[in-house]
Amino acid sequence: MTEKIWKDRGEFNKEKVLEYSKKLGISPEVVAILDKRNINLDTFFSSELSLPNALLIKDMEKGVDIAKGFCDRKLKIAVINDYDVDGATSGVIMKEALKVVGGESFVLTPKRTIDGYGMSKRLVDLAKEEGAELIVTTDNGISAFEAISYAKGLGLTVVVTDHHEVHKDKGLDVLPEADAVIDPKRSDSEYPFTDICGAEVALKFSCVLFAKANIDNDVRKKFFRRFTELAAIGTVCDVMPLVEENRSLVKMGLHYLELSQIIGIRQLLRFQEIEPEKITASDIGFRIGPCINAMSRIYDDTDTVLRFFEEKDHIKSKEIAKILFDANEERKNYSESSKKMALKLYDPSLPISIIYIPNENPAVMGIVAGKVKDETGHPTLCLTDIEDGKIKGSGRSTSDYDMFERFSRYEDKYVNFGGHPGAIGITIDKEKLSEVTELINKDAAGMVFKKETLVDLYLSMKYVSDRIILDIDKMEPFGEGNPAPVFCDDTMYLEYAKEMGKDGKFRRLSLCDDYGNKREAVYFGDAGEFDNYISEFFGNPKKEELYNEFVPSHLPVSFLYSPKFNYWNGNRSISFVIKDYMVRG
Ligand SMILES: [Mn+2]
Repeated sequence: MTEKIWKDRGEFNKEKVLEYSKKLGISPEVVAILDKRNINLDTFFSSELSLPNALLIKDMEKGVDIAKGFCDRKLKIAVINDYDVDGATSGVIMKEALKVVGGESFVLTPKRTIDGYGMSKRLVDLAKEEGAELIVTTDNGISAFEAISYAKGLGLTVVVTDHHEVHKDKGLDVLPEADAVIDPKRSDSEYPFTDICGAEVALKFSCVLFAKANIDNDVRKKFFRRFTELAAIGTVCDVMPLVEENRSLVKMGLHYLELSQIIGIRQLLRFQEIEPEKITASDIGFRIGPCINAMSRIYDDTDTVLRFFEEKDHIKSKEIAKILFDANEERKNYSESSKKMALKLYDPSLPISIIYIPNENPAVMGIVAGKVKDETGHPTLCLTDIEDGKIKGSGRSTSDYDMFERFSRYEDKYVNFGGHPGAIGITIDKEKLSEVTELINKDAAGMVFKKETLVDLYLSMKYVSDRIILDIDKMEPFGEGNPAPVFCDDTMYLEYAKEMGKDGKFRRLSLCDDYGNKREAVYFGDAGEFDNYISEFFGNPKKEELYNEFVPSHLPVSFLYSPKFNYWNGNRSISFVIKDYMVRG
């Protein structure tokens, strides 16, 4: 078991909290949580979609002008996107936006197994064969130096739209040879918020393009609605922080998704048994996104994904949604068996887990690494065989280990490498595996990784009111950068436990404080681990007693929880969902 740590998010300013609580009509507890997270209280609850001026992104105007010129002259345009969700949504937005202003555009998507990530020479050749004279990239291109030079050599014009990090040399931006390079992460770009996804860059591009082409307001509105849905899906699936403009974009996108214009989405929601009017960012991130990604992961099929977003016919849409749904079920099976294998091979004595799993599907390594990391608390890289004695994998890191930077230190040992602090992709020669494992772990020697949970507010359960829960709801959409709040109660005692749910795999816990305030809570985590924990600290007889409903146990255990409404027979009551537990010393 990894050591667990509960860490307070920090201080809040009492006067400021009371002032804003009055001003916003939000309970002070919830305002305090936001203040501890350094959230801008003036804009957080605003319902307007406030987007900074898109023209502040360097080359935006130049790129749009180039594209509009090709549309006006009816020259063919290839949109080269990427195979993940952000790639797909950004590609659809770009292709359709160019069509609206009269362009002849089509999408080319890299094949995971042939092209790897992003634009390749093969795709440039394809674009040329199809008669394209302009290539517009979405969600990739900023590092496609070779393919872009190649395209330029063939006489093509290239406009890059991307959101990935810009390659640096001695601290200076190194850009590809394209005619316009639109990326908010360029150091000479003045756009104030850079954590936007590729689909959001494409959305901004389309807004500027529509304005330049004097597109009719009604048409603009219709497409803006559709593009907002797509960009919201891209934002959530690319794990952008749900703050600032991303928050308002996703909020609006979720609202539109309740009555989605994208028929495929409506069908997929049905297969996933998600009620459209209750759709959340986590539904998009954990249930819709994986279905879209599964098509390329399992079958390297991106055409079906494009059709999924574009098909207008209900029956065909339903068929496509079913294909995506099934692919995801298959992906789940793959990753479940790989995960079990990986956990068997996991070596707890090493700070960084580098796990080779023979002959698995390389496309699920990232998912598996993420699961192993969550379970063990250690940064994890999972690799499996590809061709020619090479192994390929993905890594997922914890917040205190910059995996990209640390692995970059030995870049000469790899065949292929890329990523960011939280995740990497890597290919190495199999024979180098033990050397790399040793180097990386030597470099990380002495680092201790603990399962750390951030506590938003210390608040005894007895102070949780209906109003607090209603105000927490107003903090939605939850996700990266804006997680659902976690409360800590360190005043209660554990009195009774009871099995609940199918096969008794969950727990109902009865708690009481020194003044006789009683609360009921539920625990949906690993009940076996919970029982072991209690026996370990208090002994087995005490654990047995805990399950005896006639003897209160009075065990000093603190809880992390989130309060929820429970609806039963038309009545609403407050229930407490336990996230974690710890014995008070
Ligand atoms: Mn992206």
